[in-house]
Amino acid sequence: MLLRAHHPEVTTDYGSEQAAMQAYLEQGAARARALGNRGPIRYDAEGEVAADILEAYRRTGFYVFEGVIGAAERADLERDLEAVLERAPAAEGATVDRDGRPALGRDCTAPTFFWSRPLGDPFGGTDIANGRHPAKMYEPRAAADAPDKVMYLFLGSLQFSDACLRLYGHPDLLAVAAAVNGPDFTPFNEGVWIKNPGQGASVAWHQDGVTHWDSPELDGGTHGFNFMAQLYGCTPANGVWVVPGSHEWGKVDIKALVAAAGSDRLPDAVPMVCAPGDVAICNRQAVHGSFANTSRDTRVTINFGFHRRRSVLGVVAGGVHNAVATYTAERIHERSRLIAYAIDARRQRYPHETPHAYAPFAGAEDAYRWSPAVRPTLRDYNLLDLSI
Ligand SMILES: O=C(O)CCC(=O)C(=O)O
Repeated sequence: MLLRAHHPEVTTDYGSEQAAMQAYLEQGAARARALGNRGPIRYDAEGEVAADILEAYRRTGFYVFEGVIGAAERADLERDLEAVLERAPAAEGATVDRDGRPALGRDCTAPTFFWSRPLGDPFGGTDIANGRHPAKMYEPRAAADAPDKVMYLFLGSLQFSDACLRLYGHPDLLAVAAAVNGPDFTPFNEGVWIKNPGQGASVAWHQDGVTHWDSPELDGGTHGFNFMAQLYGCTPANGVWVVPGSHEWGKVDIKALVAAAGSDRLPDAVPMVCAPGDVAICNRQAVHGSFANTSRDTRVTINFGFHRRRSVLGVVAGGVHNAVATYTAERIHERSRLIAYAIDARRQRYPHETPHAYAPFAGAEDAYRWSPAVRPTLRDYNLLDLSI
């Protein structure tokens, strides 16, 4: 097994920062518990997502939905992700897997697998991704026998995993997407973060959005959100942290925040702590990031984001997840077929659930029946991601 929830043999720590980091993790967890933004997905008498959930999400910029993915579905996801790891390139740039077979993604044009030095910060203080990660994170020292590079992220995940596709069509999560972004919500992108203990890279503090910051119409929801589904759960040590409320601050001077803090430990940030099967929703405008994973616990996050249609329709954007382009109605429709296929794939596997009725494809469901024959048509689907 390449995937394991716990690695008791790991002994890495934050070196000179260890004591300060330990205190910070505990204090952050206590601040998070006080926020009142976690619990199961609930509905009101009219079948709408409960108003207090939406209020807490809009107030803090995130919410932890508890118990969304049951044990059987998690086992499906784990099996699929194990298979992806087995077939992933053996090293950065390799075209074969660890057994010398043609690697997954070798025929993809879109960038698929991402690598970092173990416990490194590949983005902080660089111009990568439009320079949206302005401050470097502390990089702890990895074990002497750690590999030179570790894979920490793959994108376009729906083309590689039926289980990820079925999760993408989860009716409760899509109900939340419709409640937050409107019933005609659109996709953003999908990926899987794998942060192995003693190796997992940090993601420097950032806000995701790159467009619209100067728009008079900017509000706390302009750049959409990501769902972050947890296979094994996540802790203060290996999870994503958020500065509560920062999605409402417009473009934040993150470099100044870090300078004022005197370290990468932003004083108001809190961790999104999850049990296995919990799914966090995280506003893309919120200041967020994650520390190098020196803990003994693996974090596997199945990420998928959604936008308001008016935030992407007719917009010229790209450059981070996809090439710069105008997001026409045709492109949005073509990219949204993944939602239609996901809903059908889920309906076949979980016939007792009521599928989400995705408004933009109402009446066209028969044209989007999922079967293994459709899978090859998904290759490189993420070239049409809708990054803003
Ligand atoms: O999972 C992580 O560590 C970072 C995720 C993130 O920053 C994002 O999805 O925008």
